[in-house]
Amino acid sequence: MREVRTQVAIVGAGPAGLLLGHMLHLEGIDNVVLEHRNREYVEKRVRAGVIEFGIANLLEEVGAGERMRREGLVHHGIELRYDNQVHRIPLSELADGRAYTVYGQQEVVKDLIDLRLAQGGPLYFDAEVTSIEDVNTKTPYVDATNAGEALRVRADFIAGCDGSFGASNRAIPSDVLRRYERVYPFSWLGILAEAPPATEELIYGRHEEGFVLYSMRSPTLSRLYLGVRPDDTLEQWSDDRIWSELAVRLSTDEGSKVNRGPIIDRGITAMRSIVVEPMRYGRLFLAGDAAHIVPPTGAKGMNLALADVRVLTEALRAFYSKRDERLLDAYSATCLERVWRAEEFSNYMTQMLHPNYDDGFENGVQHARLRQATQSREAATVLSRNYVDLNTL
Ligand code: RFL
Ligand code: PHB
Repeated sequence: MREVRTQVAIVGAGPAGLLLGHMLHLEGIDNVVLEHRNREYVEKRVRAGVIEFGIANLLEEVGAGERMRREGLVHHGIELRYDNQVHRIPLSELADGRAYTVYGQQEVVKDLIDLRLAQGGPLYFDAEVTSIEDVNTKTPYVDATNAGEALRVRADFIAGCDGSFGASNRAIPSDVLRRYERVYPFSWLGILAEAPPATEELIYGRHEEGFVLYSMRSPTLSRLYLGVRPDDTLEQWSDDRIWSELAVRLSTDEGSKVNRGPIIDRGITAMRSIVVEPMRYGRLFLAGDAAHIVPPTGAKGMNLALADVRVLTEALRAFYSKRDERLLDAYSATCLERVWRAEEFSNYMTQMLHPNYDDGFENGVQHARLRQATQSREAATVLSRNYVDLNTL
């Protein structure tokens, strides 16, 4: 078995693991990143698209935001559509001028991988971590299978950035770990299409047929989502059915405008909320989806993951520069306060925008919420602050 020694072993090369590796490198803290999949796979995985104001600043401050600033689309509002009416929420106006950036998660991942490799930082692809051991000692380690060979990485700390199905949250004993979960009775069918978006800003719509979201990646690439039944499969959704359903759900009294084009990626995602507590066990620290999942309606998942990394980097810096463990001890509580705020907001957006096919009471409440969000400046202000900058508020 090959053995490697480092200061921090990072499990997972999603946005959380990659940013952590980079930020620790800037602090002079040695680290190794282990990723189960290959490079092409992680760079092609289409997911989030919305970067909060403070998180975009963070990426820029650490030297990972150059292409995002050049190619990302800066947006100042969103549209809420219901009952065939258009309502714009002027986010920037209501949130002290702050805006959000539309820039694909896989672009963030590509930028961070490029940085890592340019700096010569150890990043193992095809390295599945199979166990995390001795986290209650000062010399924890992870075992991985790297391209068929056994690899052991010994470290001072382990960062579990391996998503909700990874190995790290399973390494916390069941009598310590608490897991809170909500499963929603719908999923999202998402497509990426080679078509210029027919909208300047993101549109979130509640239609009697279901949820709809019109987003984008660039002036020539559209990203759209439909709320579907949880047992729906891609086979049931032909291109024609997808486009006509999008047109129906996006229609307003003035008509409907959706630009069609070849669909180059598609997928169905279940909608869940999960929080795992605590986010630290001994010398194992969880960050990102490994500790929490939000339904994508609030566009918070990647932002939360990157904000955890900011907190963890600061805590590890205090440890290595001053042997001060207070921030490490506070890590879980510090993060969870913000995580629950994001859970609340994502749950609010989800519950407001997904019609419930057979619950008239719920539908009445949803309409009341939508009217409040679009007619009350106070309610719109809360929504705006949460949407553009929840993780830095
Ligand atoms: P990731 O990105 O899942 O990365 C985890 C990495 O760990 C690897 N891994 C392992 N590696 C080694 N050993 C093991 N045993 C391993 N097990 C797993 C995996 O291969 C992977 O590379 O987690 P991370 O870094 O915490 O990042 C979280 C985000 O990916 C996620 O929260 C967002 O994508 C959520 N999300 C959105 N977030 C936003 O902030 N804004 C959005 O607009 C937004 N839209 C979305 C979304 C997620 C979506 N889906 C598909 C779930 C839209 C959708 C449709
Ligand atoms: C996206 O562009 O993929 C996107 C935008 C907003 C969301 C979720 C996903 O709430």
